[in-house]
Amino acid sequence: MSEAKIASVNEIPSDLLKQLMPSHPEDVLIAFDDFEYLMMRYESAILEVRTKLEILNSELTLTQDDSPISSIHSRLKKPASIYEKLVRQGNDINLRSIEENLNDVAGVRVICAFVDDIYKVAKMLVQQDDITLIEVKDYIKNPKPNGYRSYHMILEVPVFFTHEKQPIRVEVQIRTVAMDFWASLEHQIRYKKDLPQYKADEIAAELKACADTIADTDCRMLAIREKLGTRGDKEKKK
Ligand code: 0O2
Repeated sequence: MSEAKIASVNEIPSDLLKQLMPSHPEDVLIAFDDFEYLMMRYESAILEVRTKLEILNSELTLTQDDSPISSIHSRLKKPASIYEKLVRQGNDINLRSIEENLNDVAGVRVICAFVDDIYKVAKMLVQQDDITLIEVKDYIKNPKPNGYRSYHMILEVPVFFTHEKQPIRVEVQIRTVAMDFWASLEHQIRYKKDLPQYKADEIAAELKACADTIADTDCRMLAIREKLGTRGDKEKKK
């Protein structure tokens, strides 16, 4: 009996790939033909969204003396995290599955000074006629039980390559400086698995209290700015 030869990882059935559960899952994805090309497409979509945001901020700074965006960060999801999420969600392990099932391979995080800037930036971005809004999760109006606050959007942005135009999904998270500080700390603590349960509960309660204090502070800072009426001074003078 002749043995079937497998030429590349593309031909290995998804169930078998999951059973193998490699100790370096990223190697499985990297071995797929065109994985690098797929990542390049997501990277290009990040660039498109970043550019749009930077243009909006520059224009508002010039015309309204108003810079709603403090900073922009972006990241491409790591192959190991992509693999882990596909397995966790019960999806196939292949490139088509990544495109169909994962919305956050390309991620852009926008940090604003004030809460109302978050909604302003989100609105200006989705108003652009080449952007398709796929999903919104408003964790500011509806915070997570642990206190997490942020405004999430899944967008589809067209990217032009040599022979084609492709719509590519990008997750955009918009939050205040204070919300971002909280999320970064909470993210670090979440990965500390060696804490005894009582300590983990204590920290979770403390973090929730901090999140509420931060939300209150964000509200008060916005109220101060509104009292000062310092926004859009240039626009008013025109
Ligand atoms: P990373 O490293 O930032 O990519 P899921 O993506 O399946 O976990 P869902 O419903 O698809 O969940 O997306 P959701 O709830 O919009 O959240 C996705 C991302 O938001 C997370 O990505 C985090 O970046 C951030 N996030 C959501 N909840 C929390 C939270 O409680 N604390 C912190 N610090 N961040 C949060 P990843 O993939 O978990 O991580």
